[in-house]
Amino acid sequence: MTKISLGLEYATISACRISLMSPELLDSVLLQTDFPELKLHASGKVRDVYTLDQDRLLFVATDRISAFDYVLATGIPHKGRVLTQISLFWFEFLRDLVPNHLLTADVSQYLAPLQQYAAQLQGRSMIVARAEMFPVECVVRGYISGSAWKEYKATGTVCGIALPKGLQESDRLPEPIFTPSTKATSGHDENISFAEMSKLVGPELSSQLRDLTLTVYKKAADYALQKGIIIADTKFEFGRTPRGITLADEVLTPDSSRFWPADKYAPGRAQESFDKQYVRDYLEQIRWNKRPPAPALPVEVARRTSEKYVEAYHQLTGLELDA
Ligand code: Q0Z
Repeated sequence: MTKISLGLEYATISACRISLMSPELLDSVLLQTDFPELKLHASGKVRDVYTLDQDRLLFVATDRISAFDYVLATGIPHKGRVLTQISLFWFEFLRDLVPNHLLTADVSQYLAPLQQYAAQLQGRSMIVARAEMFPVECVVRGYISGSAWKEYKATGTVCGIALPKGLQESDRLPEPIFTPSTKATSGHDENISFAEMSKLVGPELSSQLRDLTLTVYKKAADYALQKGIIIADTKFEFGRTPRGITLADEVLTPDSSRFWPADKYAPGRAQESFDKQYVRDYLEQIRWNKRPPAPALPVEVARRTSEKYVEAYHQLTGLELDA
C-alpha cells in the first residue's frame, strides 16, 4: 500500500517561498504530475507511470521523498532528475549484460501531445517498453542490513540461505546473496525462499533471474565501490519484452538500494544513509510518531538532502547534473 500524506504540498511550497528557497528552485520542484490526456498506469510513493499505447509507458520521477514508509510533505529539489539520470547511467553501463526497457529519455522525441509538458518532463522522465512484469522482486545483498539482519539475528538464515555464524550488523557477506521477495498487495514486501519463487514463476526462470541479478549487482557494486559508494543491497524488477528478459523499472538508485558512503563504513551498527540521513535525523529529532500526516521538512534539511542526491550522481558518474 502506498501511504501518502496529502494536503500539505502547497502550504509547504508557500512556506518555503517566504523563507529560504529561491523561487526558481521552488518552481523546479515537482510533487505531483498531471497529464490529463494520459491514463495513469501506476503511481508509486515517488514515481508515476502513464500508459502511452499498447507497447509503451511514460515513467516520471517526481521530487517526492519517502522516509519511514511515508511520503513527506516537502519535495527535494532535483531528486527526480537525479534518480532518472542514475538509472539511465546504469542502463548504459549494464547494456552488455542485460537488455533494458528504455526506449528514449529525449523529450524532443516524445509524442506530440507531450511536448506541452516538455519543461516538466526534461531530465526526469523516460519512455519505456511495456513489459510483462514477473511478480517477484529480485533483491540482492552484498552486506547484511535491514530485514535480512533481523532475520539472520532470529534464525541464522536469510530467505532460506544459511549464513556464517557471528556476522555483525552491516557486515560484508562472503558472497552476495539473492533474496527474492513478493510484491505484497499491502504493506511491505515479503521475503521468500528460492524454492517459493520457483513455485511462483518456475524453476528455470527463477535460476535465470537469480543469475542475472547477481551478475548485474556484482558489476555495478564493484564500480560504485571504486567511486566511494557501497551499494549494500538493491532490488531489480524484470519483465518479458520482445527483447527477452528485460531489466525494467528504476535501477540501482538510492531509492531502490542502500547507498552507504564508503569512507564512513563501520560494521557493528546501522550505517548512515548516503541520501536520507538528514531527513531521518530531523524526523527522529522532532520525535514524529511515524504515523500520518507526515511532516514537512525545514528548507535547510531539504536543501542539504538535495545536495546529497546531486553529490551521489556526481560521485557515481563523474558528471554534473544539468542546471
Ligand atoms: C513497473 C511501479 C512506478 C509505481 C509497472 N517496463 C514496464 N512494463 C510494465 N510495467 C512496468 C514496467 Cl517498468 C511497471 N511498475 C512499478 C513503478 C510507480 C509502480 F514508477 N509498475
